[in-house]
Amino acid sequence: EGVLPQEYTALKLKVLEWAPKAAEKLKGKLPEGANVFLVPATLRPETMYGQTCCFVGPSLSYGVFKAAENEYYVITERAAKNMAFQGAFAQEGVIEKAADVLGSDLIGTLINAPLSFHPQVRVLPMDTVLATKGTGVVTSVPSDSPDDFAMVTELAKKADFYGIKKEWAELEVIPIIQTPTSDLLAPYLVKKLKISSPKDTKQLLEAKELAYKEGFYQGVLKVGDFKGEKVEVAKPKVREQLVKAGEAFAYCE
Ligand code: A2H
Repeated sequence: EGVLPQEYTALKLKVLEWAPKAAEKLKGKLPEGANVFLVPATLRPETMYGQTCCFVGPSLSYGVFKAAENEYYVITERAAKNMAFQGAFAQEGVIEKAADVLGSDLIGTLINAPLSFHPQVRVLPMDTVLATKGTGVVTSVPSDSPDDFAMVTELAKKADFYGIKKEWAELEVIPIIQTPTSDLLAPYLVKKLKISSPKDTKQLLEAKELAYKEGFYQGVLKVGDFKGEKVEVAKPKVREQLVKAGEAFAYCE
């Protein structure tokens, strides 16, 4: 953690269908026809083609915050406060919470994932999501994030235990970035470092560092409008494209 502010890309994943528990909690609390988004913060916007699900911490508290007329974001209160002072909401510094919801209530919610080969993905649980970082929502890209790959593998293996449908965690992992080592760097590293569950914290940290360095400095995009371009070059371009499309915005902390 450096002293410089981290600049994330906040992505807007539109809710298409609420999980039953979330629907129950939100009943009568949102205007008719309101657009609600889960808003993960990512450092790797160029990997968004590979989203297969979106993680929340099952025991974390989230709010449904009003961002603009008819537009609401599901994020932590902490993130809402930051966003309110970064011009992400209609009124500078004004926080309006429409409802409270627990991470576990959101599991199974169907959302739209901008840019992804899988346009419709599910909200799934991840115990290691921190309440103190980003928005408390993490979009999952198992092709390029070892944490994400380890978690979706675990969820598919123990779907019943996690109370999810197995197929929600089994969306195809499509190669997004070519590096000298692999075009599926995260699965490759997870296997190489013999990571067998999300609890293998030490190896996951090593995998994460290796994946980040190799992906960022030696990666080339295999898909999308910037196919063939180096990750370093394509990253700001993909981000800009998402922002222009109204599907993302800058978020700092
Ligand atoms: B990244 P940093 Cl493909 N708790 O996005 C745990 N992890 C969180 C989080 C939270 N509250 N908020 C964000 N993150 C994750 C993509 C990605 C990410 C790829 C590869 C590596 C990677 C898809 N998941 O991060 O501590 C988010 O996952 C590796 C560091 O602020 C976000 O970017 O540096 C990253 O961690 C932010 O971590």
